[in-house]
Amino acid sequence: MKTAPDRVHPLWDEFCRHLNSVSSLVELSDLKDKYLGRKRGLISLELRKLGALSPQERPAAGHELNELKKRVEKLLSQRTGEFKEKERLRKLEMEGIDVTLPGYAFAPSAIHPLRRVWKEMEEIFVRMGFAVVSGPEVESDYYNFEALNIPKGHPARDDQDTLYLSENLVLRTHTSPVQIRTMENQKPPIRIIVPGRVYRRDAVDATHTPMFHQIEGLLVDEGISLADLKGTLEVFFKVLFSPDTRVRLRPSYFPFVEPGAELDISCIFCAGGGCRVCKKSGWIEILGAGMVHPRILERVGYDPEKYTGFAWGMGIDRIALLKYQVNDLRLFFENDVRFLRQF
Ligand code: 2U9
Repeated sequence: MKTAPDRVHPLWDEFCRHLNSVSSLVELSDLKDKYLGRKRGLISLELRKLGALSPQERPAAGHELNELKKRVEKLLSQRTGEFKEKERLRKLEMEGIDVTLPGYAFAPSAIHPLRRVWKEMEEIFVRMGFAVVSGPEVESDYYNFEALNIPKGHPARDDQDTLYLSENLVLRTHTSPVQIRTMENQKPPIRIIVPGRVYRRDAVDATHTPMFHQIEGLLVDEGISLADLKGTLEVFFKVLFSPDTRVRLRPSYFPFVEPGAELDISCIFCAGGGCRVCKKSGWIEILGAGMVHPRILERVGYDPEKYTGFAWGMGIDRIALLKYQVNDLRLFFENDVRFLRQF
């Protein structure tokens, strides 16, 4: 908006001319300084001169100057607003979003197959009444071995090829230390599963990785028997694979259970008829289990005469291999999206 000159004070015409030639906020600010600046502003200087006038002249001159100052301030603020609005519109135009442009293509993500199987297994046990517990991956020698009836010099310590962090600290070789900690802190009945990462000093090949995943389970109460173990795991595998999956126990040895057993499931590919996966036996070895060793119960303060319990341990990775018919564990860890996006 251009401003028409007025006849208030001689400075008013001059100010209006200046204002009309201003083309930016910076120039406007300079103009403000020039007229209203406290020390050297033209209007401020005029105001200071009032003191030299006679008392008769002073009121009219003062009124005229105040009037001029008010008008200048008003016009300056009006013009500032105009410039700011112009600037805002200019920016909006520059930053404007063209809604007709094609968007970015997002590759849909997928849940990692190991995580998928982990969750699926966890959910089945949760529906059967088990609580999910977790614990540290760096463990003391005591919790990883000693409390589990694996004393120093026991062959199981060599078998497991442990990754030692120091003389007394290891990367846990199984999730079993979590069961010990839980029993130390809670009285029976105990009904827990412990899924998690475990570590062994293995060379990498199609069936071994130095880090893998387990789901272990523990149930302790009065009157628990091997039949409860078999029934629980039978239901679990029927839900995980198919309702006609059968299970069988074979005697085995683990230092933390007595008696110990290995559990096989009827082959999920040939239903027991015999195929390449089950090596024509009709059965697939799937986990280790048994009745919790009475010495372990005693050590955590449970009376083994009153309480018995069963425990098992199985590899999540191995189950995932079977479930998705993958023949090399390494595929799960290479993060090749061409493999992973199939799940
Ligand atoms: C406590 C008492 C007993 C857990 C058990 C196994 C047998 C077993 C392996 C299967 C494949 C580990 O992933 S794997 O290599 N596990 O064979 N685990 S009994 O027994 C326990 C655990 C904790 C307090």
